[in-house]
Amino acid sequence: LLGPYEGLSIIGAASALGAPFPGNADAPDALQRSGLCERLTNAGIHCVWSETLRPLDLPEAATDMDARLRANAAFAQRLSSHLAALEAGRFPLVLGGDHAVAVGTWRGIGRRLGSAPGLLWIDAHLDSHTADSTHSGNIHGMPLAALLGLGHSSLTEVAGPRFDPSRVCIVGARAWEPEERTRLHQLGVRVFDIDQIHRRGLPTVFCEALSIVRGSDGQSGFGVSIDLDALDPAAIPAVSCPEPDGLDPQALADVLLTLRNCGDLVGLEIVEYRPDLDSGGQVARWVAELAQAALGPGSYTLRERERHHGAGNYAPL
Ligand code: 6HN
Ligand code: MN
Ligand code: MN
Ligand code: MN
Repeated sequence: LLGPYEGLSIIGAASALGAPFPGNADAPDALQRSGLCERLTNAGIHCVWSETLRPLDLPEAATDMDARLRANAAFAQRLSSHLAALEAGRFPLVLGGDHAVAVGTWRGIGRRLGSAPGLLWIDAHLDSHTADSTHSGNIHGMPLAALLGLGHSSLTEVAGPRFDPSRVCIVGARAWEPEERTRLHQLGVRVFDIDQIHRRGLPTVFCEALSIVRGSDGQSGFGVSIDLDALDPAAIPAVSCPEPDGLDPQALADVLLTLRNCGDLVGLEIVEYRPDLDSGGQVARWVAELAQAALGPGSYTLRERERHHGAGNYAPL
């Protein structure tokens, strides 16, 4: 089930059940209204908005940890099933929602493939808490641990394969609690933190991270999960948990261009957008820019649309 795919299917994951603020739930609708799909279509990518999944039970009642874990897991389970059933020729772009939706995205993509792909996790945080180690109680601090098989059973049992720590990398980290750093170290997950990126440069680090998540055969696929809080909040303020000293959005877009050369990219996820903090829409424009950088035109992942020559077909951004 590797590319080239016939086209891109956008799946909205409109959940803020894992975050401390409700704003992430409106992100898919805001991105749809901003013309994301039309813009990708104009860039030569076959793009359809597949569906936006919404939590069935509203979070008001879910105050205790157990209820919140169950609500997040139920949403992730539905998302996993949606991805597992996605038509073979479609490449999935999942738009969160807070990052807890990633449990559903990646388990579902693993079901679709028949095994877990490698996973590149671009984030200011490590998202590797369990219900026992969390300081904040927020479930969006737990999805990577859950994908690796650690944490509360409701999350670890979302349908799909367990991810292999030797094929998972984090890029951009700069804010964590000691328990999650220790956990990742014990598992052998490589963390490329912001100091290392400052020292070695993002292109060098990104290239090394890619070689780890792609594995040696280039056949088992890899996915990319972008938490927008990896980016510097001066440019990208509209996220749930901004952390200073982040990546420059243009620098990230530039390295994402590399993905166009990879025929084994199996999914892309962009999460944590808060439209309530983006009145000018500049963060929505960056979301489109990052997706377009990763996916084309000219990408091995997606078959290019027929283009008719003439300036009218090249819509301005
Ligand atoms: N995210 N480590 C912090 C916590 O609350 O556990 C921050 C988590 C942020 C999660 O942004 O996806
Ligand atoms: Mn995250
Ligand atoms: Mn984060
Ligand atoms: Mn703390």
